[in-house]
Amino acid sequence: MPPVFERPFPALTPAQRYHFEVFGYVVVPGVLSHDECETIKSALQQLKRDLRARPKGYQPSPSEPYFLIDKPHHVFMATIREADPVIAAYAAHPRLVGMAEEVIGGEARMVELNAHINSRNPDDKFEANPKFDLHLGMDVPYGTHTKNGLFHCSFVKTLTNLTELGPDDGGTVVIAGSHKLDIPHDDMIACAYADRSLIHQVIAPAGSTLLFAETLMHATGRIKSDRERAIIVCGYGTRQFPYWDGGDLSPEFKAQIPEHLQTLFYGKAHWTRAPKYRTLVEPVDPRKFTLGDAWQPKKAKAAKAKKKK
Ligand SMILES: O=C(O)CCC(=O)C(=O)O
Repeated sequence: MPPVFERPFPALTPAQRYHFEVFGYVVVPGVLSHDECETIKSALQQLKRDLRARPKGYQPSPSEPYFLIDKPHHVFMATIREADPVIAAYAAHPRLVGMAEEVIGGEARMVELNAHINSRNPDDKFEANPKFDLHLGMDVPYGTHTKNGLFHCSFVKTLTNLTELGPDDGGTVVIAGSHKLDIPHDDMIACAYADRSLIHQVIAPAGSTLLFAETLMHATGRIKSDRERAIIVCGYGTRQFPYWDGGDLSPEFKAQIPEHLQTLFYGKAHWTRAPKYRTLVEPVDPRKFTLGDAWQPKKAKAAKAKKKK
């Protein structure tokens, strides 16, 4: 039997799904363990050093990571899928893929993979009512639908904080409930600034995942503390979507993708989308998954088998 990509369905408890339904996001604690957070964090720190060490004027190939932002207090690293096996393992984490599929309402593929490491902006004035760079990645009429009374969005993100986020640690902010609203963005933003209770901020232990629909207005929060924040973010789309973050995968990386993860990494050019739907009360699939459960690169598998002999 060829290996199958085991992932949970439903991946959220009814209460988590209800929270998502109402606010457009839910924070799920304990998705990554302490050790998994540390492993990914050190891979990201290494990547930051590697990108900074590139010679001046270096032109990354389409499959190589690069800085979208490179400031002393904030790096935003894009197209990081090939930078370290633990990063690919994050994208393929069965719980994360399961959560994305539940929101999509069908089979998921990875569409972007990036990370932020940021700390307090020394120029920040810390006014009482700060403004944020609120944005979204999908419009409501085109990208959403309902089934069994539940909301679905064909572009979803799983953003996991690798460092603890207290109230002053710059957790992601969102305009709660904006995921369903097809009204001008500036009007929604004005309402949220007029009533700040509409702006929710992620406050969560390390290893928690913010699952959100890309029709939800969101932004990086403002850091007031002395703590550095590190997050890893995977965007998933319905499997017919193209990959839009960087170019084609390198031949070396392609050769490592196991059969059962082909759709996750390549999508599927076909008219069907493998629909998957739950009802609100359907209980969560409680199986435990860890970082390396699905990402078993072909070469590593071959090496493991050789060792066993
Ligand atoms: O830095 C953050 O918390 C938000 C990241 C973000 O805006 C995104 O992934 O689209």
